[in-house]
Amino acid sequence: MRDNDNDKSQWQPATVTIHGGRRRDEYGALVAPLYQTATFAFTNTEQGSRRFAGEEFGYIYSRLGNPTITELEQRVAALEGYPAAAATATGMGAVSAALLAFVQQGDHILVSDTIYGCSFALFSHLFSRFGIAVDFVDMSDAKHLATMFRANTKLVFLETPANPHLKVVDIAMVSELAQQFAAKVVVDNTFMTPLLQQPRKQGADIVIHSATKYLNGHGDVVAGIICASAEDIELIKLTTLKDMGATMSPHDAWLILRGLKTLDVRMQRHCINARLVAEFLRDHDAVKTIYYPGFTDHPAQTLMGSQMHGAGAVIAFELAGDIDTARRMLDHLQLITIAVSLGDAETLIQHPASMTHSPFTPEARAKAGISDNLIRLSVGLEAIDDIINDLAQALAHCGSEAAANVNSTKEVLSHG
Ligand code: 3LM
Repeated sequence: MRDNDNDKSQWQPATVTIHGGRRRDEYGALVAPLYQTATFAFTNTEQGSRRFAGEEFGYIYSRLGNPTITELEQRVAALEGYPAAAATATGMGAVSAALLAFVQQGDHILVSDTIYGCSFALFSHLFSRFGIAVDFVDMSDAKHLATMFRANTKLVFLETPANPHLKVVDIAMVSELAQQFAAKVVVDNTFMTPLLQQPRKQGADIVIHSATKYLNGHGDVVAGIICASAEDIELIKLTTLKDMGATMSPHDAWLILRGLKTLDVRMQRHCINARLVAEFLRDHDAVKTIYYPGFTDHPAQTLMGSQMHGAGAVIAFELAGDIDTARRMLDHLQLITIAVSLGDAETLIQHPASMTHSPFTPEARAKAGISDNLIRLSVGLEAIDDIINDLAQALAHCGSEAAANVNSTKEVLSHG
């Protein structure tokens, strides 16, 4: 198939994960070549000057652009439905480059109260040092959110479903409010991937990902990506990326291009496995509370089919008993690995209060409903029986006090 054989804009997402941004090299290599080079030769000084002046397209230096990275950017931009993207060294590189490009001293931003721990640290500690005011808000409450905008509110940042306990936010509602105040909406879509949620359809201006997670999917890269209008991406590339330097390496881009090819089948299997694990945990006596957007009584149901096209594969739960009960359970797992990160083939489990969300203050954690007992599970691609058998044998170590303490009406799916 040649590049112009059909209209790429009509491709289904599963096709875009494989062919998006594709270009054939001079040898017709099927797989995107890895341009593992720091710099690019100019044919003469005139060409070098013209490229620096932006008068001629062409690569200069890999911090400014690289063909392997361009292919990844085009593929992810197409998946998210935006004209352009900028690849970054890490997910945090994406969050910081995207937000810092649009704010200056004296500005105000609104941030969802439930987000990844290092994003919380960035907004609560670093932004304030540069005179940018930040309010953390419960964005599931539209009335309250509407009262939080100020004349100088430039950006709204949110995750949905949020790390660690899958709190959902109505992106269209937030976008409508933000538009009234001419503030840009930035959505971290890491937990869903563009296959399950495309925030642009709900009015988001910018989408960011930790590509470390599902986009790459193989646990061997730390990376990020920002998707937005061509104008916004150009601004980000020319300012906070070019000069602050958190750009992606070509090798990482190449690995993510490879990982993306199986995103569709991986997400299908992740979602099936996660539903079965969630049902198992919901029915287990030692489990007190479970957070999974796929259950019919979860607040996400009102957005299922419109904003979300699946529940994803991250589950959070609380055991009856105390923190020691939770630790005992985790320490008895044999197949499931105690590790932060998510979206890998391996099922991973971790304790947010002492790990991913330890940068939160205890007060901010309490406000966000992240209890000391909360456990987060990223359901992987292993055989479902093996995942469930491992959970079952570890839960058997929770002790009788756990089962005895369970309320007769189990609390399912709520979040703080
Ligand atoms: C984690 N999360 O285990 P990187 N946005 C979201 C994220 O979950 C993350 C980032 C951005 C985890 C990482 S904790 C030390 C390990 C929703 C990362 C940041 O910079 O690529 O790690 O992405 O929850």
